[in-house]
Amino acid sequence: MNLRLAVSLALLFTVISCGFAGCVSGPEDAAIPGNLTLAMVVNGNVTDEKVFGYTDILALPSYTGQGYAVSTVGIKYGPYVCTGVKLANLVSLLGAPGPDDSVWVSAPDGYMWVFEPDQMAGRNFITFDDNLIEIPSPPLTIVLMYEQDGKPLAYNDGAPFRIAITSEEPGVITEGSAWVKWVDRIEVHRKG
Ligand SMILES: Nc1nc2c(c(=O)[nH]1)N[C@H]1C(S)=C(S)[C@@H](COP(=O)(O)O)O[C@H]1N2
Ligand SMILES: [Mo]
Repeated sequence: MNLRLAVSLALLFTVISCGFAGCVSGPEDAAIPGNLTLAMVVNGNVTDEKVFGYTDILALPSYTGQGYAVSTVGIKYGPYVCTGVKLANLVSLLGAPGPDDSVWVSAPDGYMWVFEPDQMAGRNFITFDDNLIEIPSPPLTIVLMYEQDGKPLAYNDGAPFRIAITSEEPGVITEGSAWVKWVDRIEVHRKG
């Protein structure tokens, strides 16, 4: 069998088996379901670390809010119904939160976003209306989202876990840069 035929057959087999498995393509699947590590960092030292599987996260009390975001170039995405775990509830699994804790959320592509204490309490986000006019912010809730519009999050949308900044009422747009995709590590930073 010549090389070209062998490659074609291998490709065909991959396509067929992916079809049966319902997968989209290769490397993406490695990210689903994925583990999530929660760490406490005091004065720069990791003092506690907990690892959660996908189903562990889904077993925690869930919250659903309204999410809508805008990218740096002004492209809006959403509005979405965002379901997941409140980030504040998740980090409280490391113990009672401190008033000055900041929460660092990162992903395997090296992207990281830091939520300051007031943002963990739902304040001090920049918000816009549907016309991208800045509006005073209602109370917001940071969610570690695993379901978007009632369906499991898709890889391109940040599966298995993505940060969503949500409100109770729809139509509140937040900055897309905080919506970290493919979240695999969350660190609580505290000064001792
Ligand atoms: N892991 C990860 N998350 C990320 C980013 C990134 O580069 N890596 N970009 C952020 C920025 S700057 C924006 S505007 C949105 C873009 O979301 P989209 O890719 O769904 O359009 O994702 C945010 N989340
Ligand atoms: Mo962005």
